[in-house]
Amino acid sequence: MESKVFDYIGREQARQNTTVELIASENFVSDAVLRAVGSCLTNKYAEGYPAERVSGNRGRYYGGCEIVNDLEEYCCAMWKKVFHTDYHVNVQPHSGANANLAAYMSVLQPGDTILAMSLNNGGHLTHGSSVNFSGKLFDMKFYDVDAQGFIDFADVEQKAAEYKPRLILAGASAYSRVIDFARFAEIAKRVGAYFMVDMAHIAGLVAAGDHPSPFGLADIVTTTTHKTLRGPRGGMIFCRPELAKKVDSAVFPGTQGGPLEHVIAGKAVAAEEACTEEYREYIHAVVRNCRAMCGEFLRMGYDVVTGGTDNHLFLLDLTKTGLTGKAVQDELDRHGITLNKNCVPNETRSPQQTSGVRIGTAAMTTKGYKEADFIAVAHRIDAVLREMQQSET
Ligand code: DSN
Repeated sequence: MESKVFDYIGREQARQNTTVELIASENFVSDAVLRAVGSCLTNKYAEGYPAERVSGNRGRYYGGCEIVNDLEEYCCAMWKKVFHTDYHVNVQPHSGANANLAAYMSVLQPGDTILAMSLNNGGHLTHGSSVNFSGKLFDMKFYDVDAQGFIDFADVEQKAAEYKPRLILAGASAYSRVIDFARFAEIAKRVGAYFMVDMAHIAGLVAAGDHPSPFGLADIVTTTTHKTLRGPRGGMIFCRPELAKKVDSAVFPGTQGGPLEHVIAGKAVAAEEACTEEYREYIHAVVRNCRAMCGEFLRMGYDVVTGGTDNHLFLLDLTKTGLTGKAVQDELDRHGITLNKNCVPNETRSPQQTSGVRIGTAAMTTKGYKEADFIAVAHRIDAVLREMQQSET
């Protein structure tokens, strides 16, 4: 008898085949990535690291690791190639949240001060939200965005000087503009802070040259592998070589046990794919499509946070429509369009309701959508929003 689970998988596959996927953090992996993640590697325990990796590490804690050692080394080498970097890389974090936890623990002590972007302004839960480990373990300070939604560097400088953070964090989950890593690095240097970049959302753009690279500027770079990088769900940490030992021991044994070698295999396949010209063309198309769709909303009179986009996402500010992000998300679900509610800068509603929605183009570009297709979807969304406004009056 086949497991009931395959009914759920079949239903989810049908949903993914038939909806317009605009969640900015999602994507569709290749069959090769799926095959690697669904392989026999899930059976293998491999706590530890390939022995020669960092001088002083103790190798694996289990026998039979010779093949996963080769695999993990290959995965690391491929990701360094993707980003043209000689930074050390750890491919074991199970997720972006795990990567951030280990990154913090590698160079900080509980109670240390971190300066980051708040969740409300576009940062991530793990960038110091009070309900997350980051907000509970560390003394979090937040820099602001200006009235248009751009990072306010005068505020970053002032707070860095005032709070003397041990670490300054750049990176966001809902920020549609280029992040000036060089400027952050310079501020961090001035106050003697570590500089960390969480490039989870824009990592694919960094790989393709569509966003400035944090390598050479940041001490630590974290990312997920499943967003614009189009790999399996997971995380990675890059760091300057001199921090390698601290980062590795913060991942294992600091915050994780056995690595997921089947996911590491999927990450390696994604790295191979990210090295191709086809992938770079894909990322260029993601950015082009995002500009086209965002431009269409602007032409239709919608408010877009910062007035546009430089990357794979943008935020519609629905304040003047009177609609909540939650209501719009739910109604669009009923129309086969999937996106997520999102806070806007200076949000007045709760994170459960919000005054905005976030729209991304990475997933549907993978499915072959072009600018005209995204413009057509913008009009479909506009029709739904008009209908909702009419039924509210
Ligand atoms: N919460 C995810 C996102 O959607 O951006 C990132 O972890």
